[in-house]
Amino acid sequence: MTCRICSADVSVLLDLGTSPPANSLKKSPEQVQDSYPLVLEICDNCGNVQLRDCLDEEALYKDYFYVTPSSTLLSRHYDFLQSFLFKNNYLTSHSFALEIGSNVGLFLDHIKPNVAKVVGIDPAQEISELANQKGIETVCDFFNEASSVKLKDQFGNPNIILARHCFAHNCDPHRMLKGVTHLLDDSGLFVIENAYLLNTIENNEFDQIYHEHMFYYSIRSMKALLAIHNMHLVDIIMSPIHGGSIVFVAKKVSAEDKISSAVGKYTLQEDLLLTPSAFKHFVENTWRIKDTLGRLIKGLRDGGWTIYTYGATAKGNTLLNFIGLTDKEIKYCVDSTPMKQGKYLPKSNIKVISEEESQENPPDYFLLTAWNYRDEIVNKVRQSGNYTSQFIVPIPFVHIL
Ligand code: DWN
Repeated sequence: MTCRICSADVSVLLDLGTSPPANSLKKSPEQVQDSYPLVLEICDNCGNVQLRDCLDEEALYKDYFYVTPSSTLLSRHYDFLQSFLFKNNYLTSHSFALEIGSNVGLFLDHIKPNVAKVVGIDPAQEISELANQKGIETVCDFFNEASSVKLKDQFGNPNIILARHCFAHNCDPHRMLKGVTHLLDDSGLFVIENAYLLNTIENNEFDQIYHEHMFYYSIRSMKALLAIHNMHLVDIIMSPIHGGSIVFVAKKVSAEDKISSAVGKYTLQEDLLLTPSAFKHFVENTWRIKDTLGRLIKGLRDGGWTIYTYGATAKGNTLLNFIGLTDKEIKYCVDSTPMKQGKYLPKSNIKVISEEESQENPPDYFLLTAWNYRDEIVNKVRQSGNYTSQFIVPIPFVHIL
C-alpha cells in the first residue's frame, strides 16, 4: 500500500466492492467475466488519490467499447479547448500535435484544419482502425517510453502532446512521462485533460471510480508528479465536461517560463476546498446515494414501472454494480454507440439497445447513467416526442426530472 507517485504510505478512502472492467461489454449474458476490487486510496504526503488494484493493460483493453460519442456538448468543449490553446500560443498553425489515447480521432479531426500535422496513438485495435478510416493517422499502441522512441523516429518531435481523459488510465504515470520527456524538446508542451479530483469529491461522483481510472488527479498531486520529471505547470483551465475536468498545461522546467496566474489561483482554491472534511462528506454521500437509489429503483420495479438506463457508460457500470442493480430491475440500457448495441453490460447483464428502439417503446423511467450529458439527452428525448418518461439523475444526489 504505497503511493505510486511519491512512494509514501497510503490509506483506504473508499471501498466499492468488486466489478468487471467497466467498458468490457459482453457479447452474450452467459459470458463469464472476472470481477476485481475497486478500492480508492489516499496519500497524505503528496495528495495523490489512486486505485489500489490496477489491472494489466491486456485485461482492460481486450474488449474495449468506448467510442467518443458525437455530441454537441463535446463539440463545444473542443471549440473551447482549441481556442484556449490558440489564444495562448500553445497551438499555432505550425504545430505538430500528437494525441495519446486519441480514440476515434474526434479532437484531432477538430484541430486538423488549423495546425500543420496531427497524429494519434491509441491501444484499442477496432477504435484506431476507425480513426484511420476517417483520415486521422493513428498508431495502434500503448504510449510509453518504447513507443515514444518509435514515434520520434517516424514523425519527429511534436510541439504539443495531448492526453485527454487517458493519463490516469495507466498504473505507472512515470512510464508515460518518460515517453513524453523523450519526445518533447525544451519548448514542447504536454496538455493533460482529466476529471478533476475536487469536482469528483464535491459532486459525489463516486461512479468515476473504475479500473480505467487508476489516478484521481488534483493540482497538488500533479505538481508532485511533474516535479519528479523536472517538469512543471505553466497554465490551467477548468471545464465542466464529464462532471468537471481540469486541463493542465505542463513543460520541462526552464528559467524563462511564464507561469499563468491561473496556476496560483486554482492552487489556492484547491488548498481551501479539498480538505479532510470534504473527503469525509464524499464517502458519506456515496453510501447515501447507494441506499436511496437502490430503494427507489427496487420500489419502482415492485410497483410495476419500467426502467431503462440511459448511457452504457463506464460510470454507469460502477453505479449499477455497487448498488447491485441488474436486468431484474432494469429492462434495457439505451446507447447511441453502434458498437455497444446488442451487447450486455458487465455483471448486471442489461441488454444495450439503440435510441431508436427505445423511442418505439419508451419506459416509465430512465436512470441517467450518462448524467454528464443530462441536458443534451433530456432535450433529445423530449424532441423525439416523448414527454412522459421521467429521468432519475443519480449524481450529485438522487433526484427526478
Ligand atoms: O475517461 C473516460 C471518459 C471521458 O469516457 C473513459 N475512461 C471512458 C468514458 O467514460 P464513460 O463511459 O462514463 O463516458 P461518457 O462519455 O459519459 O459516455 C456517454 C455514453 O452515452 C456513450 O456511450 C454514448 C452515450 N450517449 C447516448 O447514448 N446519447 C451519449 C449522448 C450524448 C447521447 O445523446
